[in-house]
Amino acid sequence: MKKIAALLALAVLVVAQSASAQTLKTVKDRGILNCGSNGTLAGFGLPDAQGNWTGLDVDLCRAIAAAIFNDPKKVKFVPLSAKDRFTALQSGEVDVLARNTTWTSSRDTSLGLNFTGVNYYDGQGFVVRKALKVNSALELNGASICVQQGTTTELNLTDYFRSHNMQMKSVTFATANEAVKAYDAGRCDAYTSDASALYAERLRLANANDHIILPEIISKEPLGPMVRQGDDQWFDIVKWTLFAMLNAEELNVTSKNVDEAAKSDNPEIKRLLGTEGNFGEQLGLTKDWVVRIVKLVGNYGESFERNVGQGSPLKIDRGLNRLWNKGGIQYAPPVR
Ligand SMILES: N[C@@H](CCC(=O)N[C@@H](CS)C(=O)NCC(=O)O)C(=O)O
Repeated sequence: MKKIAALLALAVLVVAQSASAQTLKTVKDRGILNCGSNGTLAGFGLPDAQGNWTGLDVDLCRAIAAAIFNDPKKVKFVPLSAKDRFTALQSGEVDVLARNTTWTSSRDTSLGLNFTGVNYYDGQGFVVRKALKVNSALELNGASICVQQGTTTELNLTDYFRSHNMQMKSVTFATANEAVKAYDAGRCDAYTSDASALYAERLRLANANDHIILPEIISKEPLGPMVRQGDDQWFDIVKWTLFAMLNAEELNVTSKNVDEAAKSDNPEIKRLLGTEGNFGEQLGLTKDWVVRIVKLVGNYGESFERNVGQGSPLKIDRGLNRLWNKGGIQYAPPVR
């Protein structure tokens, strides 16, 4: 009797697992990961003239591909506008959405999608012409402000002015390109977006030095990848890919030293790099899944510095995105 019950339980588990294990299988069968990206945002998602994509979000997709295929190039990047990004994930056009998307309650609950973590803690800011002689967002009463549609940016803008009893005229555009161009052409007094994007977009202005970013950060914009609800294995894979990159940084495992590190006696490193335990297999991957990610893409800090930090034209300070033990709030649960 006990045996039958155990067998039944196993059967239920197998059925439940196979019912929910579709995305990994689909991706493996297809031989390539479809990644929903920003196609115009330096530092996060942008192809160069040769079609080579770079960015912090791009690296996350490359890391997933490295973990699955041992090849970070097995990714098709699908550029998505702010408006179309969720539909593309819902419809299955992409397997994962990694496109500077703010984690909010309604997006997490009402779209049939789930956020898997935060790969960049951001906040909303403003850029203005120095000639306007404004030093604070609180001096923007009556200003016209260029902003992109379909973003949390648009909503926060209204809230901010309302809560400070200030007037403004928002001028909205379907793409950031159009909004930035309009601001540059003098159609608005200010342009607003996620602060990280302001650094990237300021570089596109005709005379970047004629503009300043105002000190106020008016919102919380935790940016992270999303997957469809209903596939827990895939949810875990995307979630733990980011955690793997963060844990690698915390344990000083880099793309340069990962082979050496794989010989380490440190139990945390052994678990992370799969020389002890079967943590990769538990995700449906291989023992060396983190070795692949770190060797082929890098740890979180390497990716940050190369794409948005000191090794990039943006030169954004790590700020909140420092690890928890270095004064930031980036924190990954342990592999064990
Ligand atoms: N994080 C915000 C804003 C995301 C967003 O789409 N930002 C714009 C302004 S920087 C952008 O990336 N636009 C790029 C484009 O439209 O090509 C959100 O999730 O709604």
